[in-house]
Amino acid sequence: PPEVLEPGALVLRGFALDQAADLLRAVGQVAAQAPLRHLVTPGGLGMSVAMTNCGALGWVSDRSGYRYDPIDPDSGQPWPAMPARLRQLAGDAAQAAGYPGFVPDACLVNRYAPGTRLSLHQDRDEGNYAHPIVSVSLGIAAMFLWGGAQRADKARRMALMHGDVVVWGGPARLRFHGVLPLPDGSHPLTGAHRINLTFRKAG
Ligand code: MD3
Ligand code: FE
Repeated sequence: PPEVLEPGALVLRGFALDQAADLLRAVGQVAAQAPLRHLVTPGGLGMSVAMTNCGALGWVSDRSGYRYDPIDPDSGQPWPAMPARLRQLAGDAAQAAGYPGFVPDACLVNRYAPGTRLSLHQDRDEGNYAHPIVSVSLGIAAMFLWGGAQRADKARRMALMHGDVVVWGGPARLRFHGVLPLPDGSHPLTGAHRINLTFRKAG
Protein backbone atom coordinates (compact mmCIF):
# COMPACT_ATOMS: atom_id res chain seq x y z
CA PRO A 1 0.00 0.00 0.00
CA PRO A 2 1.19 3.56 -0.60
CA GLU A 3 3.00 5.11 2.35
CA VAL A 4 2.02 8.73 3.07
CA LEU A 5 5.08 10.97 3.42
CA GLU A 6 3.04 14.07 4.14
CA PRO A 7 -0.38 15.20 2.90
CA GLY A 8 -0.33 14.93 -0.91
CA ALA A 9 2.93 12.95 -1.14
CA LEU A 10 3.02 9.15 -1.29
CA VAL A 11 5.72 6.57 -1.93
CA LEU A 12 4.82 3.32 -3.69
CA ARG A 13 7.68 1.01 -2.80
CA GLY A 14 8.57 -1.36 -5.63
CA PHE A 15 5.65 -0.23 -7.80
CA ALA A 16 7.79 -0.32 -10.99
CA LEU A 17 9.86 -3.36 -10.04
CA ASP A 18 8.29 -5.91 -12.38
CA GLN A 19 8.53 -3.50 -15.34
CA ALA A 20 11.99 -2.12 -14.63
CA ALA A 21 13.79 -3.92 -17.46
CA ASP A 22 11.10 -2.86 -19.98
CA LEU A 23 11.25 0.74 -18.76
CA LEU A 24 15.03 0.81 -19.10
CA ARG A 25 14.78 -0.60 -22.63
CA ALA A 26 12.35 2.20 -23.49
CA VAL A 27 14.72 4.76 -21.96
CA GLY A 28 17.52 3.34 -24.11
CA GLN A 29 15.41 3.90 -27.22
CA VAL A 30 14.66 7.48 -26.16
CA ALA A 31 18.36 8.17 -25.50
CA ALA A 32 19.30 6.73 -28.90
CA GLN A 33 17.19 9.49 -30.51
CA ALA A 34 17.81 12.27 -27.98
CA PRO A 35 21.14 11.56 -26.28
CA LEU A 36 21.66 12.22 -22.57
CA ARG A 37 23.51 15.49 -22.12
CA HIS A 38 24.75 17.84 -19.38
CA LEU A 39 22.64 20.98 -19.55
CA VAL A 40 24.05 24.36 -18.57
CA THR A 41 22.38 26.40 -15.84
CA PRO A 42 21.55 30.10 -16.30
CA GLY A 43 24.65 30.72 -14.16
CA GLY A 44 26.81 28.97 -16.77
CA LEU A 45 27.68 25.80 -14.83
CA GLY A 46 27.25 22.35 -16.33
CA MET A 47 24.79 20.17 -14.40
CA SER A 48 26.29 16.95 -13.05
CA VAL A 49 23.06 15.05 -13.83
CA ALA A 50 22.82 13.95 -17.48
CA MET A 51 19.35 14.57 -18.94
CA THR A 52 17.08 13.89 -21.85
CA ASN A 53 13.31 13.94 -22.39
CA CYS A 54 10.46 12.23 -24.13
CA GLY A 55 6.92 13.43 -24.72
CA ALA A 56 5.43 16.55 -26.29
CA LEU A 57 7.47 18.81 -23.99
CA GLY A 58 10.99 18.52 -22.62
CA TRP A 59 12.61 20.38 -19.74
CA VAL A 60 15.71 22.30 -20.81
CA SER A 61 18.12 24.76 -19.23
CA ASP A 62 20.59 27.10 -20.88
CA ARG A 63 22.14 30.52 -20.30
CA SER A 64 18.75 32.16 -20.90
CA GLY A 65 16.92 30.15 -18.20
CA TYR A 66 14.77 27.07 -17.63
CA ARG A 67 11.80 26.15 -19.81
CA TYR A 68 9.71 23.40 -21.34
CA ASP A 69 10.38 23.17 -25.06
CA PRO A 70 8.70 20.98 -27.73
CA ILE A 71 12.03 20.89 -29.61
CA ASP A 72 15.28 19.23 -28.55
CA PRO A 73 17.77 22.11 -28.88
CA ASP A 74 20.60 19.68 -29.70
CA SER A 75 18.85 18.14 -32.72
CA GLY A 76 16.34 20.81 -33.70
CA GLN A 77 13.75 17.98 -33.81
CA PRO A 78 10.78 17.23 -31.52
CA TRP A 79 11.58 15.08 -28.50
CA PRO A 80 10.92 11.34 -28.96
CA ALA A 81 7.31 10.38 -28.27
CA MET A 82 6.60 9.15 -24.75
CA PRO A 83 6.52 5.35 -24.90
CA ALA A 84 3.03 4.09 -24.00
CA ARG A 85 4.36 1.88 -21.18
CA LEU A 86 5.94 4.91 -19.50
CA ARG A 87 2.79 7.03 -19.75
CA GLN A 88 0.72 4.09 -18.51
CA LEU A 89 2.95 3.47 -15.50
CA ALA A 90 2.82 7.15 -14.50
CA GLY A 91 -0.98 7.20 -14.79
CA ASP A 92 -1.32 3.95 -12.81
CA ALA A 93 0.95 5.24 -10.03
CA ALA A 94 -0.89 8.56 -9.82
CA GLN A 95 -4.20 6.70 -9.61
CA ALA A 96 -2.87 4.41 -6.86
CA ALA A 97 -1.83 7.54 -4.95
CA GLY A 98 -5.25 9.16 -5.27
CA TYR A 99 -4.72 11.28 -8.39
CA PRO A 100 -6.88 9.71 -11.13
CA GLY A 101 -6.73 10.98 -14.71
CA PHE A 102 -3.06 12.00 -14.72
CA VAL A 103 -1.85 12.19 -18.34
CA PRO A 104 1.76 13.44 -18.46
CA ASP A 105 3.02 15.34 -21.50
CA ALA A 106 6.66 15.48 -20.32
CA CYS A 107 9.03 12.80 -19.07
CA LEU A 108 12.44 14.00 -17.91
CA VAL A 109 15.11 11.31 -17.79
CA ASN A 110 17.85 12.01 -15.22
CA ARG A 111 20.98 9.85 -15.15
CA TYR A 112 23.22 9.94 -12.06
CA ALA A 113 26.80 8.65 -12.12
CA PRO A 114 28.77 8.07 -8.91
CA GLY A 115 29.15 11.42 -7.09
CA THR A 116 26.36 13.12 -9.04
CA ARG A 117 23.99 15.19 -6.95
CA LEU A 118 21.00 17.46 -7.44
CA SER A 119 20.91 20.49 -5.19
CA LEU A 120 17.81 21.59 -3.33
CA HIS A 121 15.22 23.15 -5.66
CA GLN A 122 11.51 23.46 -6.40
CA ASP A 123 9.81 22.30 -9.60
CA ARG A 124 8.01 25.43 -10.72
CA ASP A 125 8.38 25.58 -14.49
CA GLU A 126 5.09 23.75 -15.10
CA GLY A 127 1.91 25.55 -16.12
CA ASN A 128 -0.45 24.16 -13.51
CA TYR A 129 0.55 23.04 -10.01
CA ALA A 130 -2.80 21.22 -9.62
CA HIS A 131 -1.26 18.23 -11.43
CA PRO A 132 0.97 15.89 -9.43
CA ILE A 133 4.51 14.87 -10.35
CA VAL A 134 5.35 11.16 -10.57
CA SER A 135 8.96 10.04 -10.11
CA VAL A 136 10.35 6.56 -10.80
CA SER A 137 13.74 5.44 -9.41
CA LEU A 138 15.78 2.77 -11.21
CA GLY A 139 19.22 1.28 -10.56
CA ILE A 140 21.53 2.39 -7.76
CA ALA A 141 19.66 3.63 -4.68
CA ALA A 142 19.98 7.32 -3.80
CA MET A 143 19.40 9.38 -0.70
CA PHE A 144 16.61 11.80 -1.47
CA LEU A 145 16.31 15.12 0.38
CA TRP A 146 12.82 16.33 1.01
CA GLY A 147 12.36 19.72 2.56
CA GLY A 148 9.57 22.18 3.18
CA ALA A 149 8.00 25.19 1.53
CA GLN A 150 11.09 27.33 2.25
CA ARG A 151 14.65 26.52 1.20
CA ALA A 152 15.83 26.93 4.79
CA ASP A 153 13.28 24.44 6.19
CA LYS A 154 14.87 21.32 7.62
CA ALA A 155 15.04 18.55 5.02
CA ARG A 156 14.28 14.91 5.75
CA ARG A 157 16.27 12.11 4.11
CA MET A 158 14.74 9.08 2.45
CA ALA A 159 16.38 6.26 0.49
CA LEU A 160 14.84 5.78 -2.96
CA MET A 161 15.48 2.32 -4.33
CA HIS A 162 15.18 0.52 -7.63
CA GLY A 163 11.50 0.28 -8.54
CA ASP A 164 10.22 2.89 -6.07
CA VAL A 165 7.69 5.43 -7.33
CA VAL A 166 6.89 8.69 -5.55
CA VAL A 167 3.87 10.87 -6.27
CA TRP A 168 3.94 14.52 -5.21
CA GLY A 169 0.75 16.52 -5.45
CA GLY A 170 -1.58 18.83 -3.60
CA PRO A 171 0.09 20.63 -0.70
CA ALA A 172 3.40 18.75 -1.33
CA ARG A 173 3.72 19.83 -4.97
CA LEU A 174 6.08 22.78 -4.37
CA ARG A 175 8.29 21.24 -1.70
CA PHE A 176 12.03 21.85 -1.92
CA HIS A 177 13.85 18.62 -2.77
CA GLY A 178 17.20 17.29 -3.95
CA VAL A 179 19.43 14.22 -4.18
CA LEU A 180 22.67 13.58 -2.24
CA PRO A 181 25.78 12.48 -4.19
CA LEU A 182 25.22 9.01 -5.67
CA PRO A 183 27.32 6.32 -3.96
CA ASP A 184 29.52 3.93 -5.90
CA GLY A 185 27.83 0.67 -6.67
CA SER A 186 26.77 -1.76 -9.34
CA HIS A 187 23.26 -2.71 -10.38
CA PRO A 188 22.52 -5.56 -12.80
CA LEU A 189 20.29 -3.34 -14.98
CA THR A 190 22.04 0.05 -14.83
CA GLY A 191 25.66 -0.61 -13.84
CA ALA A 192 27.05 2.29 -11.80
CA HIS A 193 24.09 4.57 -12.58
CA ARG A 194 20.78 5.67 -11.16
CA ILE A 195 18.06 6.58 -13.63
CA ASN A 196 15.17 8.73 -12.48
CA LEU A 197 12.09 9.31 -14.62
CA THR A 198 10.01 12.36 -13.70
CA PHE A 199 6.56 12.63 -15.28
CA ARG A 200 4.78 15.95 -15.45
CA LYS A 201 1.89 17.72 -17.04
CA ALA A 202 3.88 20.73 -18.15
CA GLY A 203 1.69 22.33 -20.82
C1 MD3 B 1 9.09 16.71 -4.61
N1 MD3 B 1 14.53 14.82 -9.73
O1 MD3 B 1 13.97 16.17 -11.98
S1 MD3 B 1 12.61 12.87 -8.15
C2 MD3 B 1 13.76 16.76 -10.90
O2 MD3 B 1 15.71 11.89 -8.29
C3 MD3 B 1 14.10 16.07 -9.64
O3 MD3 B 1 16.16 12.83 -10.17
C4 MD3 B 1 15.00 14.09 -8.58
O4 MD3 B 1 13.98 16.64 -8.62
C5 MD3 B 1 15.66 12.84 -9.05
O5 MD3 B 1 13.26 17.88 -10.81
C6 MD3 B 1 13.94 13.85 -7.59
C7 MD3 B 1 11.48 13.17 -6.85
C8 MD3 B 1 10.72 14.45 -6.94
C9 MD3 B 1 10.37 15.01 -8.13
C10 MD3 B 1 9.60 16.14 -8.16
C11 MD3 B 1 9.16 16.73 -6.97
C12 MD3 B 1 10.31 15.02 -5.79
C13 MD3 B 1 9.54 16.15 -5.78
C14 MD3 B 1 8.32 17.85 -6.95
C15 MD3 B 1 7.88 18.37 -5.78
C16 MD3 B 1 8.27 17.81 -4.59
FE1 FE C 1 12.81 18.42 -8.91
